[in-house]
This record gives sequence, structure tokens and C-alpha cells, in this order.
Amino acid sequence: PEKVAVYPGTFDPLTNGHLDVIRRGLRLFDRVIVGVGENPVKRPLFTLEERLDMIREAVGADPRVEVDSFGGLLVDFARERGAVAILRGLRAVSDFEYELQRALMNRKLDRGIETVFLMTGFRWIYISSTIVKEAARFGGSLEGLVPPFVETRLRAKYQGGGA
Ligand code: COD
Repeated sequence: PEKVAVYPGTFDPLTNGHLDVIRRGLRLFDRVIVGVGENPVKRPLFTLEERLDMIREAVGADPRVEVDSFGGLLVDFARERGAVAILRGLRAVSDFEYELQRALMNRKLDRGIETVFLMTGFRWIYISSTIVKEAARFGGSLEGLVPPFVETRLRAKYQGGGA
């Protein structure tokens, strides 16, 4: 049977690091569902619709990738969609503690779903949505770090006096 993974995140905004995880995930799974969820400690710069749009534009017409939002628990979303795994990306050791905590909590909530960690490509090791937003805010170039239209939208946000 078809193996499906959910790749959840805030994606505020999507970076090339996220895209790298999606690509690697497609080597292991038949389909990847990118799930934009709510992280209660983050106040996103982009609206949910804007974040979904940017991910959809970046993945294009690939029939193996679906982009959707979810409310409530990630494990419930994964189960509803028939996913066998949650996909997460790891950069540095500093990601580990946060990810371990989440993976174990999700395991406690639903013993049927495994979390799979993928090491990011070396080129993306230092990129986060946060660092990319900070660079954009102060006028730094994001070339090669995010898709060009994401950079355009970031500039528009900060020029518009939005934040
Ligand atoms: N290279 C590789 N991977 C990367 C890179 C990069 N350069 N940058 C980020 N990533 C990875 C992150 O490690 C992460 O795995 C993923 O990409 C998404 O990152 P973010 O920062 O967009 O996502 P988070 O951590 O804010 O997402 C949090 C969720 C929304 C998944 C979480 O809060 C959630 O599950 N919410 C629903 C409620 C719930 O079920 N909570 C958990 C149980 S209590």
C-alpha cells in the first residue's frame, strides 16, 4: 500500500531548507502532505493563506505533494490522512532537544505514528524562517536561501510597514 508522510510546520515563510526536507521525504514515501499547523508560541508574520500559497507555488504541480492546513493535534491530522510517519528536519544538535520532546509527546498521543528525522542538506544547515526574516527586515539579500517569490513577499511585508 501507499506510504504517506506528513511534514508539519509553521513555514513562516517556507525556505529552501524546508524544500530540501520535502525532496528527501519523497525518496522514502509515495506521498508527502505538507501540513501548516499552529505553533502556540509563534506569532507568524504571514497569514495562513499566504503561507499555504507560497508552499503551493514552490512545490508546483507535483502530484505527490499536497499542501494543507490543520488545527488541533498533529497526530489527529496525520491519522485522518492515513499517514504512517511525521517528517521533521534536523539541522544542528540544537534542534535535537526540541524535536525529541515533540516526537515523544506525539508518540504518547498516538502510538501508531513514527517520527522520521531527515538531515538537511549541508547548504541549508544555518537557515531558519527566523533568520531569513531578520535578514529581510534589515534589507539583506536572501538569494539562494528561499525561492525568489518568497523573497519578494518578504520585502513587500517589511516595506509595507507590516512589522
Ligand atoms: N533544513 C532542514 N529542516 C529545516 C530547516 C532547514 N534549513 N529549517 C527548518 N527545518 C525543519 C524544522 O526542523 C522542522 O522539522 C520543520 O522544518 C518545520 O519547521 P517550522 O519551524 O516551520 O515548524 P515548527 O517547529 O514551528 O512546527 C510546529 C508544529 C506546527 C508542527 C507544532 O507546533 C504542532 O504540531 N502543532 C499542532 C499541535 C500539536 O499537535 N502539538 C504537538 C503535540 S503537543
